[in-house]
Amino acid sequence: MTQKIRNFCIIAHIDHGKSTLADRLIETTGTLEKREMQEQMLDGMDLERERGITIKLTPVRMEYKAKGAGSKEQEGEPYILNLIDTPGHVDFSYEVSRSLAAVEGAVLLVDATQGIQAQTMANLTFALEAGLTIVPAVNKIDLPAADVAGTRRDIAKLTGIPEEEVLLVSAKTGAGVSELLEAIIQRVPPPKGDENNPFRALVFDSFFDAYKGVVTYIRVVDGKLKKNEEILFAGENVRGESLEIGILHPLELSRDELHAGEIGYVATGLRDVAQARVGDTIIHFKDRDEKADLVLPGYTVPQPKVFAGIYPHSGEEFRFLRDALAKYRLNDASLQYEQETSTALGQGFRCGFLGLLHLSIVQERLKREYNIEVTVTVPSVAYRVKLRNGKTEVIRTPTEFPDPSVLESTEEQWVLVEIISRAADIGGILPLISAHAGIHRNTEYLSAERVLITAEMPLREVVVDMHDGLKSASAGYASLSYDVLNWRPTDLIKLSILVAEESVEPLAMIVPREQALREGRRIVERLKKAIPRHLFAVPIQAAIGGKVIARETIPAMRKDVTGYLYGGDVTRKKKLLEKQKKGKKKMAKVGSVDIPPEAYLAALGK
Ligand SMILES: Nc1nc2c(ncn2[C@@H]2O[C@H](COP(=O)(O)OP(=O)(O)OP(=O)(O)O)[C@@H](O)[C@H]2O)c(=O)[nH]1
Ligand SMILES: [Mg+2]
Repeated sequence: MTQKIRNFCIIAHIDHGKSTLADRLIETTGTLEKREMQEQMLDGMDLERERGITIKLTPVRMEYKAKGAGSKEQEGEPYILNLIDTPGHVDFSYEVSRSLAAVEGAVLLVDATQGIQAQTMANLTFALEAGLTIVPAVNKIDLPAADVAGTRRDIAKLTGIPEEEVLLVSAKTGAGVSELLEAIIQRVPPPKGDENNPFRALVFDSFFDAYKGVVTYIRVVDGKLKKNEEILFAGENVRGESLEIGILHPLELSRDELHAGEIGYVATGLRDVAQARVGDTIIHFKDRDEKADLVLPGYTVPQPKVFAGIYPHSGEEFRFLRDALAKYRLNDASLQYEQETSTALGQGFRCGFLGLLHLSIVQERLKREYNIEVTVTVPSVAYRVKLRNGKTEVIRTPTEFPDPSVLESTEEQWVLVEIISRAADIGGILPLISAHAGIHRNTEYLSAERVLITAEMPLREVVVDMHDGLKSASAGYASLSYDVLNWRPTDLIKLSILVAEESVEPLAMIVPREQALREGRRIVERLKKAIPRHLFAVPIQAAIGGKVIARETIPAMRKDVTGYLYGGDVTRKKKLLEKQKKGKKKMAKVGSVDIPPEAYLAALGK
């Protein structure tokens, strides 16, 4: 049975056409009719469609009769193809690594107008480490700007796969897609599992459904699972039932059984989201005594890179936020959080994210999927402080920054950055590296036009805006990836922000002393624009310890907002005042000053 299954994912740098290729595969295999489809079909979330990026992994099962281009034996044989579309943005790389563990092959796609990019290399490395068979393909060959031959040569060099085996496709026109399907069948090995062994399956994704409870996406490794069987999450030791099982087509399509090698879903009926963990192994409850032998390796959850506090707009919403975060995390295990209390914002959570895009997606999904608007404090990377008493601590928010009287020294994390760019852009990129406190290490020519630049940089500089700088320095052609190196000493200080003489903790930042003045000025100027006028003048100050280093003042408001209505229409005036009141409720009050949530974001951007 497993002989006729092929499990693979599509990996690539962001925007190289993975989801569009998935569309063509779904179409070519007749999984869905053209009229049932829309562009980037697997980007099911509104947010994905609006931003044009994939955020979540998405599996889809297809059936396909092989043409047998490679061998007569395969001709006309029906195959089950399980495809997983993955995100390309580095902030969602945990989705990629989880997908890799559920399949035997990876289609490595490279946009012929962009060539090999940083995440092409990073994802290829992950796929090779996972022991997958790589099926490389050049995409967007329909575009006039495509360098098909050059890209093909570069991929061959990178993967060690002969040039003629690197496929050429257009995910837009469908050219080469049938050949790609044949190559997947020929080259990707069938899954190894045995249907006669005890059942075990890897949980590679999950979400909460109001009716079905916890629903998990699984890759069956051995044995088979039927509907209405007693199951056990082996790692967490939690009992459940396979209330509904099925395949993803890409929508859930219920089935009576799932066999070794297959990918599908199980609705468990579990209500407690903390009990279902991505990376856990599901087995039959009756096999619980053999649990130790059956458990699969699971995943290493990536370390968060950026930290920020998330607070509800009002204290009453805290419970909802707590519940929402628990459910949200089921679907995004890369989010980490713990409860914290702030004097200005009340009860909330300190969260760890994989990057700033991840942070913004979490904030947006909480709003859309759970109807909760949150205030996010200024994001920060982790720092290490050495105290006078000899202790060393890792701090993740400015609130934790120790008082100067007990502080011995401070350190920050450095990373090794790899930038891939056109040779012509080196002149713009090297100064960018020094402007971000980086040290250029090496420039290696991958081909005549393409270079790999390596540099050491503080993590803080990389996460904040190195990506944007790189895009403008290279007209969008350069990309970067990074790995953590070590901790290095930096003279860091806590920059406090005072509004109307009161310190606003969520706006505090940890910055190198030499940048304090510049940052301080920048923030007070931004806040001046973002905080509405009040009936009195509001001073905004940036300070280190007790010393003010930058200051702006918001002048007092001159007239009532309803003034322009000339008193005439009373109901209208009332309405306006009502509206104004509502608007106010959402703001955090600092002393007598209202700070709108946008102000926190304004302080953030460079
Ligand atoms: N001309 C042309 N455009 C393509 C082709 N493949 C994809 N595109 C376009 O490239 C853009 C990005 O395509 P996606 O399929 O969303 O790329 P992706 O790799 O899934 O992106 P992420 O999932 O966010 O990493 C879209 O505007 C597609 O229409 C192709 O073969 N030819
Ligand atoms: Mg995509």
